[in-house]
Amino acid sequence: MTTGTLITVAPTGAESAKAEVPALPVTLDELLLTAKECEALGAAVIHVHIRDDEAKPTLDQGRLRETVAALRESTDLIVQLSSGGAVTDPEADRLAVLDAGPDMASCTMGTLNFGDDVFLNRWEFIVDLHTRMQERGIVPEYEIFDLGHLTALQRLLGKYGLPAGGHVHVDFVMGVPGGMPGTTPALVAALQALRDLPEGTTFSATGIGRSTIPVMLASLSAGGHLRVGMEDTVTYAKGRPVESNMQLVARAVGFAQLAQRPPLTTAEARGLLGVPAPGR
Ligand code: KMH
Ligand code: ZN
Repeated sequence: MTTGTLITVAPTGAESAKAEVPALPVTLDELLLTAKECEALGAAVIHVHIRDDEAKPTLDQGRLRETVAALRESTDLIVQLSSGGAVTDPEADRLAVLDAGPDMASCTMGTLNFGDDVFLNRWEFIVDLHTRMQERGIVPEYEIFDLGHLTALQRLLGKYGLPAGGHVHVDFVMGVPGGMPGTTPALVAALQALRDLPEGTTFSATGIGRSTIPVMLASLSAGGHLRVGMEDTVTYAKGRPVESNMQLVARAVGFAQLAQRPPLTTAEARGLLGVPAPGR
């Protein structure tokens, strides 16, 4: 059944430098302003990477807790912390992200080349993330960068059971150099493989760089949801840098409305994903 559209904003990421992308939100104040404005436009989930005083990616526990608390205080967004961090982050720090008590956390389903780097996600690390999230009632978003990651997810759920909340939601991150391309045929292939996952599994998709628009249109047409933000693209159109995350969310909302699948409210998104209401 086709529903409204879940819109996730991924405003910062770990890859772009503030010096090169001045509009990137890197301070807590910048993140909060972005979060509030994106929520007002129609985003329901925020996928969060944080930065230190030098605007470098960090998984500092104090900052993560402060960020979760501040986002909860000023918005009703579902707070999803990245457990992926930066490619240089050690596994222990990535697991410790869960200690900050987010509503959701990402869980990447396999290792891949990531441009010139390697994004390491060993099987045992994935199992650790999944089971710790089950124990703490944190809802995972399984990040799928390549088709084999879906096979790994099927194996994970078969061996260790459903995630907290009982609902499976995956996010296709397409167009990373080293992962699946950001194309409609690749999304169609991924959707074939998705059939082997539990009934009712939902998906969102995001295309890196110039694949943003084709992936967004393909996902909407296939009944999927959307992730957009400056983590994934810093160019709005050829020769036009992104001015703000709000510009990207507004475009996604426009496309969703054209598809007659308007943005889900935060309450509807909680219902879809199995995330408890705030304060529960
Ligand atoms: N920054 C990438 C290495 C996630 O947030 O879980 C990993 C990433 C995925 O962004
Ligand atoms: Zn991320």
